[in-house]
Amino acid sequence: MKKKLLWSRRSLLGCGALAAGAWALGAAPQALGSGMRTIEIVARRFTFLPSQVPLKAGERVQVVVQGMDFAHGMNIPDLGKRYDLVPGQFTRFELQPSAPGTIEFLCDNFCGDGHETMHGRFVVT
Ligand SMILES: [Cu+2]
Repeated sequence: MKKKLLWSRRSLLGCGALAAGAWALGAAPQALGSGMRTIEIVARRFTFLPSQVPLKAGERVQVVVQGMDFAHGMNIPDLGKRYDLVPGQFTRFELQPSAPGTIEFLCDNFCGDGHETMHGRFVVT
């Protein structure tokens, strides 16, 4: 059974600000130098790599998603968040899960046959 996770408001607000910054700058993953652990994910037809991302409850991480071959979308329904993944750009957001569980994410921009297999999950322990 999937557990509901609680998210700090600050974490959610940070998501949008960081994603907007990445959009504007097209910066490399290391550019922010935040001191947080960085999770790098590549989005390409028809997969997120890695598709299973381990996280620790209570740890704030920066997620950097590199769009490769198409304007994929990354939808995280459990968080009510989504991001456009522009080819050749990095999209950033922060996560700080407060409790163990899983957080599913999926591509929500149809990218061809195989689109429905383009999904993954954060696994929080
Ligand atoms: Cu897709």
